[in-house]
Amino acid sequence: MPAQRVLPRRVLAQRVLAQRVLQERVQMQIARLFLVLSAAGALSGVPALAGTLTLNSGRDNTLFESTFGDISNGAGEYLFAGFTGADTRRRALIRFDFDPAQLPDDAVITSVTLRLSMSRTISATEAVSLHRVSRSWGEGGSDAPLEEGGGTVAEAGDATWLHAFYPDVSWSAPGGDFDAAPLATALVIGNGYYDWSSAALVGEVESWRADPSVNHGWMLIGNEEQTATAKRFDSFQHGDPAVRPVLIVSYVPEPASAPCAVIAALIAARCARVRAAGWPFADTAMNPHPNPYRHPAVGGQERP
Ligand SMILES: [Ca+2]
Repeated sequence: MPAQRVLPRRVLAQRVLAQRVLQERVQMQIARLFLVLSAAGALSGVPALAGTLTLNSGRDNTLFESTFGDISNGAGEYLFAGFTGADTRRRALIRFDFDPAQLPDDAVITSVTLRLSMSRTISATEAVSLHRVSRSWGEGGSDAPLEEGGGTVAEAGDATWLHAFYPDVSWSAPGGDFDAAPLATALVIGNGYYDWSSAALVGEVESWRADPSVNHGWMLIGNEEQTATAKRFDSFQHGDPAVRPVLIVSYVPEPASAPCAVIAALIAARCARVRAAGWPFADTAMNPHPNPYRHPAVGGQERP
């Protein structure tokens, strides 16, 4: 077997210089990429590649306080929350359809906003709070007449004051099963759009991402301390899509993922070119200097 030939130092020096040029180009391109990403973020005022998911489908209903729990409005155009003029309570239920696949895997949720249209009221400014519902409930075919404030006879599967699913499945307590601590509160005045937004709502959607089965929606509870505080909101069944409930989920990519993925791809491509050009050199008899920067031809120290 013939002996392997050691590359002349002149050839090695040329290779080393070529690799240095390539490396400098890589470093310059990375620096330029960081500058572009930084400038884009600074000019726009928002992180690059931010996104918004808008949910506009689901189910809703109203619990009408009643002795027999046989009143509902599952298919009606309106929801109610607060005390009526007759001193009976109304509580609205709302649940959005959500699939974790609707968000990118690396999405970090930055805000969650529930937007409702309020279309009729007998009161001035009232606080309306959003509470997590702790069990599943139904939306049947009941459809109250006129302004819908009195509800109508519940149909199978409707939620009522006493039932999660009329007539067979009851709440553990009249008025529904919900967490006492509010997730968000809005002051509702006259007709118009109102938003509920908070860190707790971000936590809600994050919990749905982790386990969609825990999404039982929310309950809107108005002022139940005084008479005639009720507010009427437009439901998923309203004839005008523009006033139906909407959930707005804003997110950004996981901080390290988007820009670093671009940078990593760039580095990988450049490194592939560098390797194709022969660096790092193999530590063989043909080349006893695996680190080209230590080669005496370019000013390094000779290996012993
Ligand atoms: Ca409904």
